[in-house]
Amino acid sequence: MAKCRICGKPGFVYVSEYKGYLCKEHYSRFIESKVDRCVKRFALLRGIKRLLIGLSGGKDSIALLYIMNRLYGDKIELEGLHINLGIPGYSGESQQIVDKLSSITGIKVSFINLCADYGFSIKKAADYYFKKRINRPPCSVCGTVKRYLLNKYAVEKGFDAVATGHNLDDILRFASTNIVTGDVSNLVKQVPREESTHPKIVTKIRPLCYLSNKETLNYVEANNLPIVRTTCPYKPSERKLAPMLASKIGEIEAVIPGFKSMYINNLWRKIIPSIKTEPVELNECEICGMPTSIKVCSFCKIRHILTSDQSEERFL
Ligand code: Q46
Ligand code: ZN
Ligand code: ZN
Repeated sequence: MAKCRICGKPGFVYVSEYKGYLCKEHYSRFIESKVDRCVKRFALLRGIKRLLIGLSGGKDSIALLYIMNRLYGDKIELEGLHINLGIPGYSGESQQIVDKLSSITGIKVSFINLCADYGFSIKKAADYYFKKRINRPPCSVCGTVKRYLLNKYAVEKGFDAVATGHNLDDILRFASTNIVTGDVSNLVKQVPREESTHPKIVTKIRPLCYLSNKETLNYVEANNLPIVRTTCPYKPSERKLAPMLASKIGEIEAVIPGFKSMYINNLWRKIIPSIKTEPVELNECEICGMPTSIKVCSFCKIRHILTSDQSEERFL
């Protein structure tokens, strides 16, 4: 059996940087040091005393909270936020997993229930758009809802920043999709740290941005952490653009090791800094008062459509 290159205990996983196997303990330290280097390199925690961590219950957010607590739990105040999205067969398990992690780490986690607190669910949104034959994928509504609620909670509770578990593969997938579709305003957001641009928009950080899907999965297994095993029923099919691009990127990496690093480094050092974007003028949403470039923010539009009997023409 392969042995750990550092201590000689049973090897857990092959690590190319070590040209050999590492045990669970040394693999965990290796991953944590990768995150710590990333945090320092991009000054992710500059000016941050209170950090809110978005917790979906998936491997990345679970690894994120655990790693941030191990590395910085004694230096900054950490709190988790889970949003129960009302997705049958998925949301209940996700909430239980997050609750378990809170008990394991002792970190406080707050919960928002979309149905109870805002009167609609992602299932209701999916059913509505399907029935109306409107091409709005559930993930697009879900992304808007999660971004809005995480930011709103952080602003209201006085957090300095929100951290999310986006990893290297997620960022490359988003960036590649943005490039193909010409979505420049979202491409410039695919960075390790997105600064606040308004008193009601908190800074966003992505400390796992140098870890791959495989690395976060190995990390949660090495540390026996609970994660949601059920797949969301609305996960896009493998034949959609973003999953296809992600799979191609993986194929290229297998043939040309280091491809992903080259891509991400060029994206952050050369491509994104060379893009000039006009600052967007922000008003306060007529309904909720949060910043928006239009009259009523996307979250309030969705909520209105799904909770009101009145004509939705105004918002379509
Ligand atoms: S929960 Fe939401 Fe994911 Fe389900 S609807 Fe899509 S975005 S797939 S992480
Ligand atoms: Zn070891
Ligand atoms: Zn609003």
